Amino acid sequence: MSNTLTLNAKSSFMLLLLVIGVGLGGVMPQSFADHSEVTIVPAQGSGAPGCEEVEYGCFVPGVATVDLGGKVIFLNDDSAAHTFSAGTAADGPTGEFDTSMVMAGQSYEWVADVAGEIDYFCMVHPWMVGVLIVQEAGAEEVVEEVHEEVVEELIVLISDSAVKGGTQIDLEFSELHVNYEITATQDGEVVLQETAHAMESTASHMIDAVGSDENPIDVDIVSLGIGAPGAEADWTGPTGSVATAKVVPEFGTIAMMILAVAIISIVAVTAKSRVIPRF
Ligand SMILES: [Cu+2]
Repeated sequence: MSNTLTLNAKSSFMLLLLVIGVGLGGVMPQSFADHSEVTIVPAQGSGAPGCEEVEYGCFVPGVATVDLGGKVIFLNDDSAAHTFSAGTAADGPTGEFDTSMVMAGQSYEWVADVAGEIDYFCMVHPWMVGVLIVQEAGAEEVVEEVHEEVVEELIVLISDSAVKGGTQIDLEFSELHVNYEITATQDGEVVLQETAHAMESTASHMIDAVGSDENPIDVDIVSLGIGAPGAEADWTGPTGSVATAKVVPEFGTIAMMILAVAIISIVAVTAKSRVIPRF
């Protein structure tokens, strides 16, 4: 009986890490942002109608946020003269702030001394409207978390061969550096339990038992993560899932028998945050 049976089938194994899909989710946690100062400019060319076809498109940002007590800089970097006047063209100025005419290249500063959502407009070009939100310093604002889901797969192939007085379990992983736990039981008794690291894509384990139809050996492989041994914090990849096989070696088998191909997959979720303007 030989135990050097493993190489012929190896080249046909599929070695894959599949990145299958990207999905989007969203949750709405709270966070804090610095709004101690904001600069508002007219949209370029807003002296001619057109910018109003986009909501709040005539000022940039169209909806601005500043902390109560913070500084608002109205900077006219457009070629036409504009005003930034609290209120609306329909109802007139409300008085929170009014820059009067700000010539091209000039600016006007206002310390936000009143909280609220303040509409403002340009008296020269009444289609120009914007909103300034004056909020308590450190006020909560809505942050959207963008979730990206990546499905990672680890393929584990379990094969066995009968060797003299025992069984050799051969594993083939689709990744290098898989840390795993192998447990073999026979008739309710643990006949092999090891935590191991597969430096290469293959690994072998010897079991001092031979399975039979009446007493098969059950082999479980649990992926603990992919990465250097000992550096568990940096391990990646699917973990915790189980690949199983029933080992019933036929005595005298020459070719390695492939018992199980398990695809262990996880959905890895990474999160990025982006701030949503408050309307
Ligand atoms: Cu204007």
